[in-house]
Amino acid sequence: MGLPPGQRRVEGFPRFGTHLSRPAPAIPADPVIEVRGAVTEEFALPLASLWSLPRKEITADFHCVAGWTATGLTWEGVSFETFYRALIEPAIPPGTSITHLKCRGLDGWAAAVTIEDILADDVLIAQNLNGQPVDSDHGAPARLVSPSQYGYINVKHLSRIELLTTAPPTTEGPLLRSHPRGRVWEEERHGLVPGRAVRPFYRALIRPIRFLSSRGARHRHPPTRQP
Ligand SMILES: Nc1nc2c(c(=O)[nH]1)N[C@H]1C(S)=C(S)[C@@H](COP(=O)(O)O)O[C@H]1N2
Ligand SMILES: [Mo]
Repeated sequence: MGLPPGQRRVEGFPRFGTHLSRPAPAIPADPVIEVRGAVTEEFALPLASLWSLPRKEITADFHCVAGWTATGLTWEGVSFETFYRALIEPAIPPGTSITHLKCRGLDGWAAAVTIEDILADDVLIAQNLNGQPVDSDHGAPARLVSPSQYGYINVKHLSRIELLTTAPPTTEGPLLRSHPRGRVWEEERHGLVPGRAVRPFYRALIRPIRFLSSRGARHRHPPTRQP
């Protein structure tokens, strides 16, 4: 299968994000995913309990809304649906209908995903990338992976999930308003303007964001040695 409309292949898998040149957030000693919103009681799930669920591996391309695609990445972890049915659903009060999940990373990045999109077959909470633990450039210690949706849905450093019963209000201004679903084959790049029309503007962002993001990348920040 070729690339989705308007995408161009890149070599490797660059670090890319609104973190720009900031280094990745520190990983807590006992990382958890906080579960909030429409639950009987809010709670924190240790990642360790999540990783003991049945495992799943997928190989897929990764598409950033700005227009670059990294090909052939193998992610391994737990299917989001498996995780949701086993650990989240039991905490939802009967009769409550969840429409969206707002996923947030340790660095504050957040994306709201419709319940149907996040329960799709190819959505994973990834622990490993290409046979290694996901590194800090790509979302340690756990990352949401939804290859049918643009990168911005694929929240790195996943640390909080909020259950919503209505669509969340828009927080972005009209210029860079991301599409609420961001499906790559539908080219849902922008919330107001057709995906095709924003291609050149988004493409112009790739070089500066890649440059800045690489400055905050892991290999430039070797861990400080403890005495
Ligand atoms: N926590 C967090 N997740 C994030 C981002 C971010 O800045 N912080 N950027 C998003 C965007 S726009 C893209 S394209 C991908 C980039 O993922 P990568 O750095 O692994 O290439 O992460 C997405 N998830
Ligand atoms: Mo992106």
